[in-house]
Amino acid sequence: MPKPNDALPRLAPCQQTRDRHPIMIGNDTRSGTKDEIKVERPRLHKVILVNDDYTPREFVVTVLKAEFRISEDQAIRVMITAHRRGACVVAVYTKDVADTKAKEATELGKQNGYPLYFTTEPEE
Ligand code: TYC
Repeated sequence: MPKPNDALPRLAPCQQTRDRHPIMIGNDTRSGTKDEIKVERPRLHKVILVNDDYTPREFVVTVLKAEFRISEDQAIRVMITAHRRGACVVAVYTKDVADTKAKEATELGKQNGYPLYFTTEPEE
């Protein structure tokens, strides 16, 4: 069974084309104008991988692949970026999914004695 859409990672915020167009419904026959209901999509939240000096690189890659369902190549790229720059966005999700994934991935580190840390923040 495929996972629901909100559990799928959105890897490149720059590729997102979020449809913010209002949906037009009904017809006000007196004024001749369309009634309008604005439908806002929920704000997305970034999951951010934070670098540390102790967690082995291979372990970070394993956690990224397991928790975020990304490829080995992608996981290596994210891990190296966090290692070099201090942090890296892993993916974006709805708030609940982002918070859960950050917590679970951080917990995997903890269970193995590593200070691996994931945090979240709202997308602009
Ligand atoms: N800096 C770690 C090391 O050299 C590897 C690492 C990368 C740890 C990214 C955490 O988010 C991280 N072993």
